[in-house]
Amino acid sequence: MLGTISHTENIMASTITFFVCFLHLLIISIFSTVLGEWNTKDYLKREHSLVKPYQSSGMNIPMWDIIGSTMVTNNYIRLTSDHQSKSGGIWNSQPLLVKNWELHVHFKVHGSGRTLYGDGFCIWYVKDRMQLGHIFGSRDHFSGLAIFLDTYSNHNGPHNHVHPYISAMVNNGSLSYDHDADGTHTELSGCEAQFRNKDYDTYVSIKYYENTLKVFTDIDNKNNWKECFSVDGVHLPTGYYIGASAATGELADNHDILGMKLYELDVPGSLNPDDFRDIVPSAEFFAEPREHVDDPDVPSWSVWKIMLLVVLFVIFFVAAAVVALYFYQKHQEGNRKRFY
Ligand SMILES: *[C@@H]1O[C@H](CO)[C@@H](O)[C@H](O)[C@H]1NC(C)=O
Ligand SMILES: [Ca+2]
Repeated sequence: MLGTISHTENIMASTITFFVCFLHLLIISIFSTVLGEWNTKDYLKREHSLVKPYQSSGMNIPMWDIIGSTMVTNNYIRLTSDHQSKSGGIWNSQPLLVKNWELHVHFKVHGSGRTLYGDGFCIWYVKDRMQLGHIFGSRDHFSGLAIFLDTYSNHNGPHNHVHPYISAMVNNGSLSYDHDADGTHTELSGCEAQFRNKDYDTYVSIKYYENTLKVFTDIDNKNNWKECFSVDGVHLPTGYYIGASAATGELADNHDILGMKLYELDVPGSLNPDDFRDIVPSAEFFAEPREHVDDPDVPSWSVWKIMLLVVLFVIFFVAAAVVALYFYQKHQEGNRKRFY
């Protein structure tokens, strides 16, 4: 009788242990997901960020190069001044070897023009850096991602939006940005944003996470991000360069960059950036239907987590069934013993 009790106790103990372990895993899993979101703020990549003081020693900005009309002061980097026919840029010299990232850009667009000003600036994640051109001060037929902050409406006819206007374009080198149409034929998405001539700080955030591109603005002095747009199915390789450029034509403005902060959103060590180097930039959501290309991505962390949970649940139910069956048989045996 004593033996039976201790045996039952053993089973109870292991069942409880199993429950505790299971709960433990469940809690760890939930917490790591939550903490994972939180920790992203810690993964600032200094080599891809532009923070004051810009010039540590001498005239150079470590990890960044300037081109064209760009002027560096203690408090801002002026891509163009409020004068006609200027174009300038600033480019990170290190290729970005991060698959999932978020870039916060602190900027200021301002000038004397009350109704006429332009043309705007662009934040780039592209293959070719340091090239002056006529697309907001950089080259056309670029390969990669462009976020245009277009202050001047070139379009003569009625627009379906007003300016300033923020829009995104993904290019594999084959497309041309059409200034006359303000890029409407090649844009993935966009939003109106009154970011010009503000006497408080203005920011834009570009988040590229698991092939979704999201752009947020913080331009209302409210100190929080407001979504501008979100597009899925955006494929970009690793190893391209971050930059910003601006241009003025007949119309002008000061286009200033005050800082850039790049955050890595990957779980450390979970992805090999080299696996994503050969992706050809593309976007699934354009006007014309496109052929579907298989996603070369490995399953994401969240998918793994869900799978792990499913497996744990199955194990748990099987174990529970085994334990229940064991006790049921014990009970039957006990009944039989009483009968005979
Ligand atoms: C580049 O983009 C164009 C237009 O979107 C497309 O027709 C072409 O197939 C793409 N090229 C590659 C190599 O993906
Ligand atoms: Ca324009």
